[in-house]
Amino acid sequence: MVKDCHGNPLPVFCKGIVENCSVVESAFPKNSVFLLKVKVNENNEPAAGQFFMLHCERSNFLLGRPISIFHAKKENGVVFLEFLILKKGEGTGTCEICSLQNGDKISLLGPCGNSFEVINNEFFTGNKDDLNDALPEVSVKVCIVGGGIGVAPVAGFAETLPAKSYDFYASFKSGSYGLDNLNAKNLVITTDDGSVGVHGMLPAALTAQVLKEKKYSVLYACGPTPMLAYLQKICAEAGVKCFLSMESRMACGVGVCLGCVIDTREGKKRCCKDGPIFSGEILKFAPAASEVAGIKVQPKREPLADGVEPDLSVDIAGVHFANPVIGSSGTFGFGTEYSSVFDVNRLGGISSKGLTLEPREGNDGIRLHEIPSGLMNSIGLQNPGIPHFIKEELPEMMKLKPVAIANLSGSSLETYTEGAKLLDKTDVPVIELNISCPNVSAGGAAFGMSCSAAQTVVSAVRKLTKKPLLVKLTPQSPELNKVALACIEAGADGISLCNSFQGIAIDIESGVPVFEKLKAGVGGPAVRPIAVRLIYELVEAINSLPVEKRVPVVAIGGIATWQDAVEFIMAGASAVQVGTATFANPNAMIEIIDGLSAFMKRKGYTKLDEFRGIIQNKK
Ligand code: RRO
Repeated sequence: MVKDCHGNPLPVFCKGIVENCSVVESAFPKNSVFLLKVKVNENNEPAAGQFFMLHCERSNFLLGRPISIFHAKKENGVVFLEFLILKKGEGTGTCEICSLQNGDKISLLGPCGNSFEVINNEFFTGNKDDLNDALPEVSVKVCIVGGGIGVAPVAGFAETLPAKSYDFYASFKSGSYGLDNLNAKNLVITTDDGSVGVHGMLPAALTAQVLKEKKYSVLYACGPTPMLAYLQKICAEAGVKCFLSMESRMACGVGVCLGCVIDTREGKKRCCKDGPIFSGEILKFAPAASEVAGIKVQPKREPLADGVEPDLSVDIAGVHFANPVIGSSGTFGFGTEYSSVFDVNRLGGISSKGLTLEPREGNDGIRLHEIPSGLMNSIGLQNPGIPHFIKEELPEMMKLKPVAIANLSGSSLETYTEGAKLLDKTDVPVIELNISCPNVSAGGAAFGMSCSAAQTVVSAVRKLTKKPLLVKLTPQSPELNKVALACIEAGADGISLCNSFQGIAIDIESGVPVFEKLKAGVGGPAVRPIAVRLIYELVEAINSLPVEKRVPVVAIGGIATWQDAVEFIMAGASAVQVGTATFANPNAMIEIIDGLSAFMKRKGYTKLDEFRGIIQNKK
């Protein structure tokens, strides 16, 4: 167990009260760096270089974020902690921290990790009595380097050293921050854009030659990994001992998750507990993860020129979709329900609620149950029946611009084929054969569980219609890819994957299942990475077929943002269906279309094909 100087165990979990979270005005771009001041009651003052796991009370993120301490001050038994935080963008967890307001509560675990220590107290080449006298002829031996937000822990450390006993190099993209309380003998700032100090990156000011000339004996640094790798190299060349503060993703901060390990010459070491500060000689800087995985790194493209719009359109089974975003069956009614809420005509397609020959009333009891990051449903295929759909709903659906897709379900082979016959006589351009409903006693997912059942129903429907046929599969089948290939063999023009996953929810107060049918379908962001894996594997299996037999895959599974859509397309999907996300944010699909377009412009992609399946293309 780690103990502080009073023998108290560390780290400690505590709640802090936010004193202030203000923009650091000298940082560029504006609003990119914040100074967070937190008041904690615990008597656990950190040492320079240590970090805390910070977790906002109001955060969608599961885990805290490791943030190095900038300053810690103790006044009347209360500890005030200061953190400099770089707001890194959505999905990093730093936006929540940067938007904290006075009085907000925040959870803290810390102080974690080791701290910067001065070796042998050797600050000067001269007489120790010269400390704090700042004689100009005295040359310091300590070199401190901070890169970007990595300035915070090393500046905090430098402030604990005697005045003028160190040189400080700070390297930023633009502007500078965190340097106000420094009392360095020499303060050298570099900026990529030349806005402050030397124009250029760190090597513009600090090289092996400089280290030698200045006769530094020790260097302490924190900053981006490439900068640390560079410092390791020049310190080795100049024979300077270095201590580098490393960053790594971590879940716990106390050494148990084993997620933050880094490679060293002494084996893998935990950044949170063995570090974050390591002796430079032992560190091994790893090649990029993509190189390790054998995936081709995409050549960098220029953004599309102003005025050039990317083409988001996609052809699926010969049908043209203006964009790859489709309202998923069961979450978008018959297309008109949301038309007063947003411009549904901007969608690429709309898949109807699952349809059966006869009308169905659906399941009794609770039908929806929200779970963290997801929604469980047991609707039970409630629908007005295909004849009613054809007479009342389809004409309205056909007036809309998105491609209308009729989602055909059934309880027996005969009801599927009778339904298909009726739909074949309509103008609906695409049929999505649903052999994957998890919530019905007869038919539904049963047809999608085995190759033979799937092949039987797909070939029977295929014989009855020439309309493009997507087959919607359940992720539950133990032989999913084989089922998909059997469907393709039987005439499917495309595969929609996946319908909801089966789950169980229990009301623990009454001790009974939430759903009358016990099991229910799980959808939403909770299932997304599993769905990405299933899409990847299915596309890989389809790509092993001769080119003329390959069919497109339409991805479904927790897609809520444009980033999710890009991820599925990179895994190989031709289009995406959005379901649960629309309930949470009716504008989700519009945001996905706009976000996808902006992404393609920024990345220089003119067509979806240019990044579709890029992770499939191994070296
Ligand atoms: O109606 C439903 O309970 C339902 C259907 Br048809 C489906 O295909 N997928 C789902 O999660 N629920």
